Amino acid sequence: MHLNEKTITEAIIKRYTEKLLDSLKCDVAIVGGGPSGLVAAAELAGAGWKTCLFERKLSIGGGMWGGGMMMNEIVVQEEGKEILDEYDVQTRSFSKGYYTADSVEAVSTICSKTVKAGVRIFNLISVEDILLRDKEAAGIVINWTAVEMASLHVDPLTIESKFIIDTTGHAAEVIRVIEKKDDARLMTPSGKIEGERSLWADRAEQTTLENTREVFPRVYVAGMCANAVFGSYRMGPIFGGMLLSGKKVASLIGERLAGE
Ligand code: 48F
Repeated sequence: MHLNEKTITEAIIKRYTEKLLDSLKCDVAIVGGGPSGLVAAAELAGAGWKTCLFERKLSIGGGMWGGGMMMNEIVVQEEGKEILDEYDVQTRSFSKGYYTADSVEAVSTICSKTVKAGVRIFNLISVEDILLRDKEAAGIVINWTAVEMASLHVDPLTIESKFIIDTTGHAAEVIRVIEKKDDARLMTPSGKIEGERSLWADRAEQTTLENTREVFPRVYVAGMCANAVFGSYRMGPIFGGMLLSGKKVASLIGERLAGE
């Protein structure tokens, strides 16, 4: 068989376009493909909800690849280990209550499960805004990361979604846009982004879960973003809270979707 470049090109354009067209209206749009976003996506899609995930970078996995200071091992506590078990990521006991996992195995395995659960993952796309209907969010505004990087004057496209999850980590990018543009009172104590505090692993891991919730009508925060928005601590390279937060936000939104 002679390979034909036109067929190869056609195959890519058609298949990608099918995937994108099928995602123009979804139940949940997840912004950021770090550990919390991936778990949230896998759980929602696993429960049957149409879920799309948009990641700015070429690679999916956010801060998990790098372990701690580029040493590619992560640490999880007991509850985090249980989630890694569910996702078939091998863990090793380090000392009582502390487990390690190879970060490359963790990201690649969780990502594979996420795709196989039916999540449509779009990398190299940045979310730059939300769709606003009166006082609630109705979707996201996307553009190629390359456009953003080159500061080209190119208008974006849109994805309608019933719910949005901001899992953009420290930057809390979706919530920042809402705060800045929509003169919004967020569901935080001050009505604004409270801002992240310094590193305290124990407190941060607990509060990540408490702070995983709705912060603007139909927009939820999870992962490190939840602590940045609600004014809590960073946790460093312990990842149980990220995985648990992904599960929690999926269950909160799943309940809302089931009730609508
Ligand atoms: O930072 P990140 O891994 O988020 P996370 O799930 O996990 C945090 C940990 O990695 C670590 C930590 C705890 O152990 O503190 O930092 O909360 O992943 C966030 C992802 O969002 C992408 C970004 O490239 C990264 O992969 N992202 C950020 N802004 C946008 C975005 C945007 N506007 N559009 C699309 N993707």
